[in-house]
Amino acid sequence: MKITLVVACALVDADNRVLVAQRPEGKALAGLWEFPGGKMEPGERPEQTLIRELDEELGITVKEECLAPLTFASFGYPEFHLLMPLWVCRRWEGQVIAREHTALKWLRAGKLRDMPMPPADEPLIPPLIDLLGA
Ligand code: 9L3
Ligand code: MG
Repeated sequence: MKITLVVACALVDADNRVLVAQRPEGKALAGLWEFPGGKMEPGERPEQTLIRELDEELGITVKEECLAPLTFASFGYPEFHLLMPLWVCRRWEGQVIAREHTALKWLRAGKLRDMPMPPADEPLIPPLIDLLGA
């Protein structure tokens, strides 16, 4: 079974709200709301992948010391098995904009349960509620 390593990030704003981003039409899992991130490329450490993905997808600059590892997800899709660690980030430079996603939402952690998410992302919600409150 092929294993794909994807990294994801919960951006948390000053009101303890978390960013979720809607996957665009034409990509896998289109229309579902995810924690932003993407696949590791050869030679990258996971934190470097996340810094690159957050720049590409959201136009923000994150420093490695602002990335706190929280938990990870594991999910078997038909084509591959996804391993996806989640980091939490409360500090970044720049304005968050949707460069690749259809839409963005900032939600309290308890409200994430109301969003249709990829199956790999759903188990990441309880640890976020533990950290941030509902
Ligand atoms: N994926 C699932 N949840 C996420 C992310 C960032 C990615 N929070 C899945 C969707 C794709 C694969 O991982 O099947 C690669 O992601 P991308 O490169 O299409 O963003
Ligand atoms: Mg992505």
